[in-house]
Amino acid sequence: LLIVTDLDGSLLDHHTYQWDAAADWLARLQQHQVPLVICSSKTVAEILPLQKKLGLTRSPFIAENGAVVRLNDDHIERIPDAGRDYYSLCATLIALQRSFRFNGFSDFTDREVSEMTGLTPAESALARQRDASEVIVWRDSEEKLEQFRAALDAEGLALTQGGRFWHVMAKGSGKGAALAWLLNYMQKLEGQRRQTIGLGDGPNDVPMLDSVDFAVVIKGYSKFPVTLTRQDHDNVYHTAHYGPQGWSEGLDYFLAQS
Ligand code: 2M8
Ligand code: MG
Repeated sequence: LLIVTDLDGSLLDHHTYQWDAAADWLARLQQHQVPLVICSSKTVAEILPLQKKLGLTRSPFIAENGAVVRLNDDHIERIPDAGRDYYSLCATLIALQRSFRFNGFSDFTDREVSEMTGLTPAESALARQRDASEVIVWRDSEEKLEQFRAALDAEGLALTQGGRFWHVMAKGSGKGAALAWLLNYMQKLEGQRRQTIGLGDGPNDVPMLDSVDFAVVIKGYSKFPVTLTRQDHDNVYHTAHYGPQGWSEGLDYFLAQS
């Protein structure tokens, strides 16, 4: 068994970034040595200290919505062609700012990011240390957003939606592709494929939730629907609670009997 989890709005509370309500399950998973793979929009710089606090030190993780996969303490992998380095990504976005009104994390200060997210300025600095994806605030019309999507597509880029922001990254990357890559890697190492339970609350989690064996859709705040394409509804559970409370509710649903 392997648990794959989103952070913001899932294991972590959308507003406070705390996980108290999930602490019992975290301890239980640890006790049974069930790996917990973080699969988040957050950066490597954000996830490393969080992983320590959560007691998950040597687990592999997926950062920046799948643009980065980290296997262990000293090994970062990028899925071939999935990552676009941050510098060239920002250069493309600066060119597009002539036609569309939006701002990226590279335009903001740590303090501004802190005001928008509720992270501390120090945590915001870590959120701004991006390797292969940019976080943006859209300031133009809905109609222009569709044109923006097409313009990104022409540049080999794609748009996805997290709890608060839009995220731009290379086309073909995303949480689903990154997880498939990681599971393949682990299967080669371990000789068998683990059963997977995935938990997430946002539209950016859909490709991950579609690809796991059992999916927990956590009640969230995104104004965009989290609509899975899979048809095996018995393997999908929608929680009544938000954040870490919903996270525990989902694991109760799939694992309580075992
Ligand atoms: C951003 O990610 C969240 C994920 O759902 C969002 O789009 O709302 C990222 O910038 C991440 O790095 C940051 O930690 C988070 C803070 O809320 O916002
Ligand atoms: Mg989320």
